[in-house]
Amino acid sequence: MITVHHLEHSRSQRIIWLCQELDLDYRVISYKRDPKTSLAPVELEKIHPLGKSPVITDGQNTVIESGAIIDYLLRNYGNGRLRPRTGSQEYDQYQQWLHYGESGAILPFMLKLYTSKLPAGTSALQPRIDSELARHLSYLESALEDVDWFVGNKFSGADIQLSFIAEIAPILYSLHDYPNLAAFRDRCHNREAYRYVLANNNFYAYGPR
Ligand SMILES: N[C@@H](CCC(=O)N[C@@H](CS)C(=O)NCC(=O)O)C(=O)O
Repeated sequence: MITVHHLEHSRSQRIIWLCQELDLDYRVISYKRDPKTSLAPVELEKIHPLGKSPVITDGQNTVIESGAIIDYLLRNYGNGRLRPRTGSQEYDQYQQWLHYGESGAILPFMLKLYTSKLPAGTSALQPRIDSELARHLSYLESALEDVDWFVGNKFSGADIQLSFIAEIAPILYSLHDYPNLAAFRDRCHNREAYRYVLANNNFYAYGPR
């Protein structure tokens, strides 16, 4: 059985959602954030030394990083679902989006989050962070022109990966200027598996409002 180690209000929500989409045999162990620091509890370090979430265990295997976990689950348990055929051109696009969600796209969001907690002195950085945020949001917005999903207009693991960006973006910005991204987020929120996970797991603040 697959165990998803889930930190409340975190990116691991995506992995629970994927397990539900695939109707896998899985269980969720939930961890609470420290009320003052919002950091993960030390118990997570017993699962993986980095102490981050998501992390899954599956028999002898322990896998970290959302993108790697999505890839692992779809390769081993997907039976071809939710990803393009290996070797196809769409598979390359799928890999690009899968990586992009936790590399290029997330970086300016994390910088914004961290610098917002610092005292004065970081203001010189803000224009650069803001322009990078706008650049990445515009890129995502244009990729969704005339399509519902990022790869071949079919729902895939890449959409699950990118859903987090669409969910946290409104915390910093209105999605008013990014209607395609807002509609994408709403489509994710309307998936049956997403709704099921949310209804059975109250530890996620970025779902439908
Ligand atoms: N790139 C990693 C990010 C993992 C990560 O930083 N997770 C956050 C939650 S969203 C976390 O565990 N934070 C708690 C902490 O750093 O103590 C992934 O996508 O899995």
